[in-house]
Amino acid sequence: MATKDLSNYNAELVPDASEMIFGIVVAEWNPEITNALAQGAVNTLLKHGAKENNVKLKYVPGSFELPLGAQYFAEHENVDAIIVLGCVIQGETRHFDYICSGVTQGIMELNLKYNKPFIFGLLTTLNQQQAADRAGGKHGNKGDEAAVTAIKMIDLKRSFAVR
Ligand code: DLZ
Repeated sequence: MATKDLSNYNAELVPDASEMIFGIVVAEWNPEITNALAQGAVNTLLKHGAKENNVKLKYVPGSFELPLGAQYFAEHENVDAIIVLGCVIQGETRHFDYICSGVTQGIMELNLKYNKPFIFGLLTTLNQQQAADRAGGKHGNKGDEAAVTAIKMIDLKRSFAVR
């Protein structure tokens, strides 16, 4: 079965992001991949109307630090959603499993703790090629997908707001 194209979505179904504020946390491990994810996310947010000043980027050393970096955003910045971007490539040890499960659990908990969208833009791949394929390569860019998800989740939350 073909892998989904992460950059292929129906733009007409994406709400206007001009009144939305985003935090993006980027892991510095595998920088050629994570910088491509960040570029994709930023471009997609701007394409849907986000103002440059309302897209705030911060960096953490590795993917394991993504949940805490995201929590700092929630506590110290006025943002509507936080996107975390990282890339964990499987090595010879079990490090991969521990990092992936730590980030997954951490991000899920933040969503519920802060009642705010924390978007999971973590590539978990067997090798560098699989990561490149999903960071602007033949399977699109997971940063694009994360950006669209952030916009849609903010819009969903606002749809429940008492007017
Ligand atoms: C240590 C480590 C390893 C082996 N692999 C990755 C990786 O593929 N991707 C990634 O983002 N980070 C990796 N790290 C670093 C950890 O995420 C973390 O920064 C360190 O364990 C320090 O807490």
